[in-house]
Amino acid sequence: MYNNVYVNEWVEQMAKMTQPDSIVWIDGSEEERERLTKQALSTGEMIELDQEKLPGCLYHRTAENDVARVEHLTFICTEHKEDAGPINNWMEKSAAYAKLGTLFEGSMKGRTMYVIPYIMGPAFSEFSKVGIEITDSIYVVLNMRIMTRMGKIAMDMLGDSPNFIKGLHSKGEIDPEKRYICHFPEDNAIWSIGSGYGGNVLLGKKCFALRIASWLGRKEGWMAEHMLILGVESPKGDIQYVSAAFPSACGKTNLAMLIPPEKYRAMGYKVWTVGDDIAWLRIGADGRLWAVNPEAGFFGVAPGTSMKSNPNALLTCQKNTIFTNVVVTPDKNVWWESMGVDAPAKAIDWKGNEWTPDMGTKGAHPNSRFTAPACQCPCISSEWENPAGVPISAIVFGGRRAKVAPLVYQSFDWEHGVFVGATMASETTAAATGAVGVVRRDPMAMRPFCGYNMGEYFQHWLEMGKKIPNPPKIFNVNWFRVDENGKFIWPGFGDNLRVLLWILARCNNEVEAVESPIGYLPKLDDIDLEGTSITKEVLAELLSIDKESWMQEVEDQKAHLAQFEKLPAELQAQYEALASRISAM
Ligand code: GTP
Ligand code: SPV
Ligand code: MN
Repeated sequence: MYNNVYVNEWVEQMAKMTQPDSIVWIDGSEEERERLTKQALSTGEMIELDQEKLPGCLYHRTAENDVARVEHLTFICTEHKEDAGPINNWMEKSAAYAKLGTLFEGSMKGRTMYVIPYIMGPAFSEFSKVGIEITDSIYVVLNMRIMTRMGKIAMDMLGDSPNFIKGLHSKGEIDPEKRYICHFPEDNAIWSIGSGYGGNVLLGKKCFALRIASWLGRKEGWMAEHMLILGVESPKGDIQYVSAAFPSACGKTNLAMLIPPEKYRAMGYKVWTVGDDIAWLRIGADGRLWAVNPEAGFFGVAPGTSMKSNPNALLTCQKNTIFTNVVVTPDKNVWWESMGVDAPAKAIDWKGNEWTPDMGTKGAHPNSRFTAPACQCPCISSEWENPAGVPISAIVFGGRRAKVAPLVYQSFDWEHGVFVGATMASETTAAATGAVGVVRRDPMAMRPFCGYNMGEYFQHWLEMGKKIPNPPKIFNVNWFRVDENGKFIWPGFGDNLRVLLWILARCNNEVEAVESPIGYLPKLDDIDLEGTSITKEVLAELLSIDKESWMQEVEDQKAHLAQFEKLPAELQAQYEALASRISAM
């Protein structure tokens, strides 16, 4: 037990409800990690991988019905529905406590309760906040150990304060019918039951660092966003930082760890990773927007990660990593689709069944993941734990759009940039349960993660813009346009640096641009294509704005915006201006 009375009292209450056999207070020590690992190996909850090839690495398989975030089972629970807004699922607060209380009643009988104190953000930074997660899953404890700064250090930071986020998790019966991920932003509380999958149960991540934090950010004048943070170092040695919001499984980890194309490496360009999923942003004393990565690890998508697409990610997860739902080979190594190495002749797939590559099924689940310490990343920024964060020059929105959205464009100003973010759309991915590949509006990549009324969230963005004396410029990118054969046109990955350099050149007033109805587009000569197979004609195609598709797009945006009773008047005006520019094309 620690000696914070508020923590102790709350843990006691939760234990009374969930009735664990015993309570273990997590301290974050190495001895503790070894003990819990041993225990999880003995029950089969974790599987040991080849400790010579993958030292410190473990494997975990979730239930087949429990492989992704469950947006339809995720709720914002407030007194008034209006505070959750039109996009979130809402439950009335006391009804939610009652409903989940029944499920939590005795849910830890025969199990151990672990109490995990953790910090989101660098220890003792002004940006940072403390959470306590109660869980009955060792998998959660071991993941939280990688994803957050946890144990004694968090209690040291909390001191005798009552100011912590209360997270309660129980695997329950891993039954989708009895699965709920509930957020109580009015009470700084999160209750999650019935799942053992990452985003549903690592409560520091999406539940706290986005849903609860976005609510706190609005109240306290800062922002919590689904954004990567990276630094681009020029040959002169100066570094400029960019944050980018793409929906789940749309390329944040990959962009954050980008390796410049050969030509740029030779010139001395480097890219440094500060964060790959979440950014907390505040206005600095110098009038710029500063960003911190609240996490300490990466919970990255495994399939598609190869030495060709993202060597930095692959190198990050060679040790001390937990792999979830990938393929395990007979020699206890891991494999997944598009890993860039031959599939094993025979292995065990994510479901735990014998698998051969000719079976025609995927060996790894499309949303299989690795949990790896950020400090192991070869391109981790020296500033990644700077308590003050890094200053942001550009904010980039983006999504997966087979058509319509051009490779890159710049918004006219902050207000227009907020409109671009508020109306962005993307094809759905395997990161959440449900159909894949369906275009849906995903404002600022926060549709599943905004903890309050999205109309008010748009307003908060507008207010922040007024308060930042020197705001970042706002851009939109799309790496995913396809040709008539359905193939991606833009090479993506490392070559995305070519687009980032145009973005930074715009921030530094170094290049002119072409004004279009949707924003500023690059001149064809200003995106360097040397070393790619892309011709100027193809670039022109990637940057083209097709009137007919944009007429359609604008219609769709209209329906989207109409959902928000609290839509700021500025955004309605932005919409009307865009609609008239498009029809005048
Ligand atoms: P979350 O962790 O779910 O928030 O996802 P993320 O945004 O970090 O996505 P990630 O970088 O893991 O990318 C997901 C998928 O997109 C992988 O299969 C990548 O291979 C693919 N991808 C990433 N960048 C590019 C790109 O530039 N072009 C193409 N074609 N695919 C990309
Ligand atoms: C996402 O789905 O956006 C993720 C993975 O980053 S999860 O932690 O499951 O949310
Ligand atoms: Mn994410």
